[in-house]
Amino acid sequence: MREVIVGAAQLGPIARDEPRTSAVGRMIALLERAAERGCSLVVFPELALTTFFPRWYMEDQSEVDAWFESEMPNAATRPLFERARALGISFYLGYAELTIELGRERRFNTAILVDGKGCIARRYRKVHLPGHAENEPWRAFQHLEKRYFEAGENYFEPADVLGARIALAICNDRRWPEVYREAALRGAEMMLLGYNTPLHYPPAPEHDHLQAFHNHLVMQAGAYQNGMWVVGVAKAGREEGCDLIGQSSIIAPTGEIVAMCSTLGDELAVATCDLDRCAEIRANVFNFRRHRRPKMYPLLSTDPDEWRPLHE
Ligand code: ING
Repeated sequence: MREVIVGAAQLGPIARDEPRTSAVGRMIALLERAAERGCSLVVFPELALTTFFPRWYMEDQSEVDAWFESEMPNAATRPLFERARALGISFYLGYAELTIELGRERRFNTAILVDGKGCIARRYRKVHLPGHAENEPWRAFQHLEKRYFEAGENYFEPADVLGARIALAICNDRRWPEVYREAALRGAEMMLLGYNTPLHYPPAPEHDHLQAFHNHLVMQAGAYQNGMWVVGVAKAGREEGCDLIGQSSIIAPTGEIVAMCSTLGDELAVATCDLDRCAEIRANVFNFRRHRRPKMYPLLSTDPDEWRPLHE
């Protein structure tokens, strides 16, 4: 048995004018609770330092950049890094990253995995950016991730932390089966992800009542079909007038939800995850080497010009 006690540290709403130090203080309180419950790994949500700012259209780049972190850790987050290190807890943190690469400003929806010594073991940049790039006033609220972020180009390569092979994803990534499969083919035993998911989905409001179902459907399928633990953690509740789903969960390689948050506020759900349980699936029903037929799926990673999808 290779057991890791994992905490899903859900956050309730973060107000537009709530300082990062407040969000960090709330996360430290969850870290303390996690330590009391023996956790060695804690997962926080996507964009966990601020309100979900892509819900607003902004033209002034300096206004947009106020939501980003230009270094990590920084003055606001160092207390979180230091407390986690003192407690010997590794953690996943989602935030908006502004970085300079080859003299060019780059902006990503980023998540990091910080090990028990306070070192960043993996930095992941969100590959699947949902939403749109221009103002669409017909929507009750915007979803401008395609405007404010560049799409990441990380290949879901797991990091070795706590004796586990841990891959990272962010929010919309969890809806794409390729994400879990690519990570599993690279040996991942656990997928960590944070999310900000509104109840209302403007392009298809007839699906609003299915948001919670779809949330668990994709993560449970990803876990079972790839024999991996999945930890999905929400920023939840009514945030600046927008209702975000909760139900942060820890899901076993069998697809079973073994721990779940039941409020829409700051809440910790804990489970003991035996990483050797991945073999129950990966050595049997989804033994990739024995049963999988990559030659029969040639379009899965080919150029879009070869696809004939239902809609462009
Ligand atoms: N949020 C949502 C998500 O993928 C969304 C966007 C909601 C897409 C509902 C489709 C349906 O959970 C983020 N931040 O990706």
